Amino acid sequence: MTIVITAFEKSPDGGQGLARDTRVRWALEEAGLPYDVRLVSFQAKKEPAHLRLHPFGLIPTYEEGDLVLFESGAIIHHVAERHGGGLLGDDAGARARAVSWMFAAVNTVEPPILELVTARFAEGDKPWAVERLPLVKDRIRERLVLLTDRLGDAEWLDGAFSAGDLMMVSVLLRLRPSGLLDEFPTLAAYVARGEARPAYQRAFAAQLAING
Ligand code: GTB
Repeated sequence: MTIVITAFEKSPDGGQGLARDTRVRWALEEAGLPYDVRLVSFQAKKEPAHLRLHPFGLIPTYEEGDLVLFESGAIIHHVAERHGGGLLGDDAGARARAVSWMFAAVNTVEPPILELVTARFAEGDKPWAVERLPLVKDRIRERLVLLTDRLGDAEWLDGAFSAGDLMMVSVLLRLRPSGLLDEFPTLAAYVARGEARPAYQRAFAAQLAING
């Protein structure tokens, strides 16, 4: 059954791979699953045909026969659960811990990073923006300090590479343009290990072919 995901017709990041279709592409590549991509414009995302797939008019979405999913975390979890590819551990405990890390990535680490994007690009012209920016950056640093401690000398967050790492690396990548990642060499090296994976390389190249 053909898997179809949606992605920006033209990502605002110009091919840096920061839009959330890249993490879904990465999971599909890790699992060795072929997929098609339907490109949607900013206008088309808000129209009924796309809203039937995604209630909030965003990308990515995922279609597999009758199954329609939205939210990158749910999509990657589904890919990992159904199609394996080593994205979740073999035993129940490892699988549950990988899911914990997926949630930690999207629910604990990503929110302050998104705040930074908002503070810089959507609120950058506000009179209070200069004062707010250091506060937002410090909230990110709080998370990164503790994440660094937990990762320690390990290659990945919990044993073998998992969907938790895929999600965490994807989230941390969004920090790169800000320079904040460079303050945390352990995490920068962790992100680089993720990017070096052949599956990530294929996912990145595929989105670049559209957006570059
Ligand atoms: N929680 C959802 C998920 O994980 O799937 C969030 C989905 C989401 O916000 N999608 C964004 C979107 O569709 C694309 S990724 N936005 C369009 C809109 O709001 O109308 C966010 C994104 C956009 C641009 C860049 N960039 O240019 O760097 C990076 C990430």
